Amino acid sequence: MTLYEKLMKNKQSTRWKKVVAENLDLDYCEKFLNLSEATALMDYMENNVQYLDGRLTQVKVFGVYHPIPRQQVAFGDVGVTYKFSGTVIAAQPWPQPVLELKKKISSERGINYNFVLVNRYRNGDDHMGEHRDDEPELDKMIPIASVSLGQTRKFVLKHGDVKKKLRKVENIKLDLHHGSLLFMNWPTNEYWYHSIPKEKAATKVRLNFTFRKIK
Ligand SMILES: O=C(O)CCC(=O)C(=O)O
Repeated sequence: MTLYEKLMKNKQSTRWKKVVAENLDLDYCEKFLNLSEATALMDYMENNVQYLDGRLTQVKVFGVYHPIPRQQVAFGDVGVTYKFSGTVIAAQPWPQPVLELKKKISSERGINYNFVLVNRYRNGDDHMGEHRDDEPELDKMIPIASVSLGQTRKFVLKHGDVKKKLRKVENIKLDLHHGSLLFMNWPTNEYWYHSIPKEKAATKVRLNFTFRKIK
């Protein structure tokens, strides 16, 4: 390896923070997109994208439909759908800037993601409850890649044994910043629940993209 290659490898590895705990494995890069790239993508999304409406804004919990406390839309390859919480979301065609983002992430890990779910949190009242992305159509060995834009929000991971009140395990908390990328690696999603809790102090819009590989 030449000195230049060593320096580049080192630069690359210092951009990434590894977070590990029992059966949890995350890779976080705070500035995956630089400020102008992140802001341009946010502006594009805010000015061009329409979020889903009607029945598709509801999820089924214990047999009852509830409105989701945020906005959603999905993009992906032709014909790909994603089924969760009693809802089937069909991918709309990739907008060019989202396709560019997908390519940038895909080249980071050599994974050809075929679907992205976009969540829009209007302010700190919008949130996402504790859940695992454990749907059977997801290839669980392939990490979910999560890009955040706009308002920084706290991402909280809770071990399944804590949810079941079996034992104490410390929660893991991460601030997800504008332009950041988080990889949730196997087996995190099998053992840990994640959420974006309400945050009073958060007043601005946040967008989150979770790139997935649907079988
Ligand atoms: O908004 C986030 O960072 C979390 C999104 C999420 O948990 C999901 O799409 O399953």
